[in-house]
Amino acid sequence: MTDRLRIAVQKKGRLADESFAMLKKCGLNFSVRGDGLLARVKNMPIDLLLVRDDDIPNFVASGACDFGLVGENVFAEEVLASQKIEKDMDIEIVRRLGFSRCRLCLAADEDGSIQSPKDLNGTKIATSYPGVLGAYLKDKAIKAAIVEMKGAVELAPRIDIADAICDLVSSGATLEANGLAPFATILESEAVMIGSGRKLGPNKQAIYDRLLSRIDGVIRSKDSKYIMLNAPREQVEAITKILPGSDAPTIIPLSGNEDLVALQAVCTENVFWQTLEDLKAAGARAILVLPIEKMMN
Ligand code: PRT
Ligand code: ZN
Repeated sequence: MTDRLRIAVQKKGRLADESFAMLKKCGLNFSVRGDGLLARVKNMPIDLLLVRDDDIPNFVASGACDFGLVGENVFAEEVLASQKIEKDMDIEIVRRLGFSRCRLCLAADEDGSIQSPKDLNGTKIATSYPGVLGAYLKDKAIKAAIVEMKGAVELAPRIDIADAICDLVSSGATLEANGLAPFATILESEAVMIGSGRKLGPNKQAIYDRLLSRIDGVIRSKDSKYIMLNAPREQVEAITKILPGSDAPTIIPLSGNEDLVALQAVCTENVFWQTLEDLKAAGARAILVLPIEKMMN
């Protein structure tokens, strides 16, 4: 086996661009071209295996790849499907990555008789997620038939294949265009990094540790901002409380002004316009919000 860490990534699709962007932010230098199955990272001993997202959990479980970036929906489906046939997959979520967010929802005709999960008894539900849906129905003791479809699930009620559907929803436009309305969310999903319980050799482990610490830095710096402002000295405590996800700001005296200080802080949560308005109302002036490119603790 090679000592290069191998990561499975979706080749093309909704996850691909953001997965590549995240790895590039981690400093990995690679290019994805044409029909290649493998992208070699030039500046680190890492290879990217470029595949369909549905294959990623299996590649990680089988050891063909050390890690994978995939939608939590696909991860959950593969794990639950493997339990059903009693071939448990030894894979786990290592990190939540915060992109490609969507919800796996139950939906039915906007003005039909199915308006809540309990109305599903005795119905047929079309889905590409029979594992996740089956586990949900079992948990809620709902007796319904699952009709498995690989795509175009939203068309099932219209062509009388099913009474309801269970599908991914992002903006909700697809459901709306098909006269369907969601009535329950059965899974909140985002891109995740998955790994297996297998032990890595020392070389791979060292590359992995380095990569993971960079991924953590990228995740943390994504919503983080650096805030600089001036404030009356007596308002520092009140202002610090308003700053989202910041505990110990730096306070710097301003020359020639005893009453004013400059305050600088890293905010680890989103800074909204509302936050700035609240800061201003508390006496802050000259407020600057700067992006943070990288972070490492
Ligand atoms: O070819 P390959 O098998 O690799 O890709 P794929 O076609 O199976 O998957 P792809 O690229 O469509 O999606 C990859 C992953 O993106 C999914 O597994 C989810 O984790 C995530 N994701 C995020 C979504 C959506 N948002 C999404 N909206 N995947 C699919 N959709 C579809 C949904 O199925 C429905 O048809 O978009 C439609 C709904 O979108 P809205 O915005 O109209 O609600
Ligand atoms: Zn797929």
